[in-house]
Amino acid sequence: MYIGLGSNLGDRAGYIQSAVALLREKGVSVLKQSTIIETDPVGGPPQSKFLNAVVKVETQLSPLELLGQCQAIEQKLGRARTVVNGPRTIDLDILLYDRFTIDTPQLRIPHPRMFERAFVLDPLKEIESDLLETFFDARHKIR
Ligand code: PH2
Ligand code: MG
Ligand code: MG
Repeated sequence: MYIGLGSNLGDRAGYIQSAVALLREKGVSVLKQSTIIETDPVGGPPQSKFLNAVVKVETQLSPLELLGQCQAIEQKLGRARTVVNGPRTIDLDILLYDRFTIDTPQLRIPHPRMFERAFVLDPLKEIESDLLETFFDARHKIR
């Protein structure tokens, strides 16, 4: 399982590190953490640059339980949901959960926009170079 983290408000690196620490407290083992990279905002209103990272995790939580914990961490770290794709202290997105695909109004896995977003793909490639090749090979064969 992989979780993407992003922040563009306040102590951005601090929020990312706190979110990782909180994941660990909530029954999520963090197996690998990418470098934190600075990225230009994609979509949403004009806003300041993000810091982004990806972590590889393992957990007994179900996808919906994991979503609940991610949202609890966002709340705890002061996330206010005002503007869609707007500035945030912290955003945690479940990118992949084993080989599950989930498509509900609440949760979609794989994250529907992850393959278009360099701020997700670059850190993911860094920690799991083989993984994306598997995906892109599969896509290539489908065409
Ligand atoms: N997250 C978004 C929208 N745009 N841009 C960058 N660079 N990084 C993000 O994490 C990000 C974004 C929606 O969650
Ligand atoms: Mg997001
Ligand atoms: Mg999100």
